[in-house]
Amino acid sequence: MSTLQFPPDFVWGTATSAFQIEGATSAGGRGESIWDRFCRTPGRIVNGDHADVACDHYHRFQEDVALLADLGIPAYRFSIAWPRILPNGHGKLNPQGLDFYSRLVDELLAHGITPWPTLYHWDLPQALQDQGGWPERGTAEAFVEYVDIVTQALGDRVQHWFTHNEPWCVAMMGHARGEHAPGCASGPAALAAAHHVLLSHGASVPVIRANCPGAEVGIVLNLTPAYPASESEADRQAARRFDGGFNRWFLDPIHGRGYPADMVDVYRQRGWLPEGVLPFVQGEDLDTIAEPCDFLAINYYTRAILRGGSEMEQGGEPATLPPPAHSECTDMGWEVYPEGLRDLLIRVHQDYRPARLLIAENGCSYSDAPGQDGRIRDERRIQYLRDHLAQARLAMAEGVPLQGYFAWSLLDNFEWQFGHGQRFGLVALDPATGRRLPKDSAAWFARLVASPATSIP
Ligand code: IFM
Repeated sequence: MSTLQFPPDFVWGTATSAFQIEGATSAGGRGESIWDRFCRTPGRIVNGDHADVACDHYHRFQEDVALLADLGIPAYRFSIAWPRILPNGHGKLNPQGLDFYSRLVDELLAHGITPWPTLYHWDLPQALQDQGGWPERGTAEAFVEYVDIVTQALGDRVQHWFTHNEPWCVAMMGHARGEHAPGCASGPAALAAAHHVLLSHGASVPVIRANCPGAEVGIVLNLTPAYPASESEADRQAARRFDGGFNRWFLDPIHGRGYPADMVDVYRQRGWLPEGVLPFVQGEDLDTIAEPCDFLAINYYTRAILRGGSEMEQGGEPATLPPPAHSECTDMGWEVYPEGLRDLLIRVHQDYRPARLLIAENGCSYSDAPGQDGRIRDERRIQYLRDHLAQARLAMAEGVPLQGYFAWSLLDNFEWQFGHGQRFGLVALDPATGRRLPKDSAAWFARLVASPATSIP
C-alpha cells in the first residue's frame, strides 16, 4: 500500500477540453472547426462517431461546475473553442461565444474553483484551415489576435493560462500521420505546423501578460520517456531519436536552444527538410518561441520502448516495441508505467530547469459498467492514479518543483479518432439521459484532494 502526502498549496484539478465535452457545435454562433469536418469525413472516427452532443457541457456547464464543487476539486482545466469566439478564425467576433466562457468562469469562481483555461486544444476554425492551417504562418498571427480578445475579456478573473495543448499531436498526428484533424500526411507540413504552433505560443505570452497582470502562463507538452529495449548502441540510438522527435523538438526551442541539431539531420535525411535551412524559421522566431514562462505543464500517459533496426536508416522513425508481456495496459493499449512519470519529471527538471512544473493531464481509459446498485467500481483507475501520484511525489522529494496535478478527465468524453468508446472520466454519463454518474475514482480523488497533507491509502 502506498501513501500519498502532498504540500497544502499543491494545485489539484481535473481537466477537459472544449471539443471533447461541449457538444452544441452549431449553437451560439459557433463556426465550424477542423474536428467537425474531420468527424464528417467517412472512415476517420471509430463507428462514425462525432461530437455534436458529446457531454452536452455547453448546456449543462452549471451542473458540471456544481459536480466539481460537490467533489471539492479546487481547480478546473478546460479549453476555449476558438471557433466559438471567432467563427472565421479572425475578424468578426461572436459575442455569444465569449459570453459562454465568461459565464463558465463566473460559475467556477462563484463555487470557489480556480479556472485554468487552455487557449488551444486542437479545434482550429475550419476557415483558417481553408487558408492553409497551422503549416501557414498566418495561423500563428490569427492565434495571437484570438488570444488577445479572450484574455482581454477574461483577464480580470483568470490568473492561469495554458497557451497550447500538446503541439506534438497538432503537428504529427494532424499533419504527418493524418490520424487527427486536418488529416494531412506530409512531414514538411508537420514541421511547419509545429513551428507555427510554438511561434504562436511564444508570441501570445506577452499579450496574455499585458491583458492579465500577475497571471501565470505556460504551455502543455505531451512527453513520452523513451527507453532503449536493451543496452545495445542501436537501441540507445533509437531511443534518442524517439526522444528527439517526440520530446526535444518541443522542449529545446521553448527553452531557448533552437531545434535539436541531431533531429534536423534526421529530418533532412527523411526528406522533411531541405539542405541548409529551416524554411519556416524567420528573423527572431526562435527568441519569440523562447519567451520565458511561469511553468511548463506535462501530460503523461505511458512510456515508449525502442529497438534499433533498419527503420533507422535514411532518417526513419525508430521502431516502438509493444508493451512487455507482463505489463498492464489500459483500454487504449497503453502500458501502465508509473515509474516513467518520475523519470520524466526528473529528466525535464535536470535538463531544462523550468521555473515550475505541472501535470496538466494524467489518467487512463477503462470501461467499467455500473454494478446492480448503479455504482461504478473503477478500481483500476484508482490504482493508476495512486501509483502515478506516488511517483510524482517521489520526484518532488528529489527536488522537482511540481506545483499541481490535473486528472484527465472529469467526464467520459469524445476521445478524438476513437470516438465515444474510450472512457477516461472520473465521472460517467448515462447514455440515455446524459446524467452524470461519479465513479469510485471520483470519490477517491475527492478524498485525496480534501486532505492531501495526510496519508491516503
Ligand atoms: O483525450 C486526450 C486529450 O485531449 C489530450 N491528451 C491525451 C488525452 C487522452 O488521449
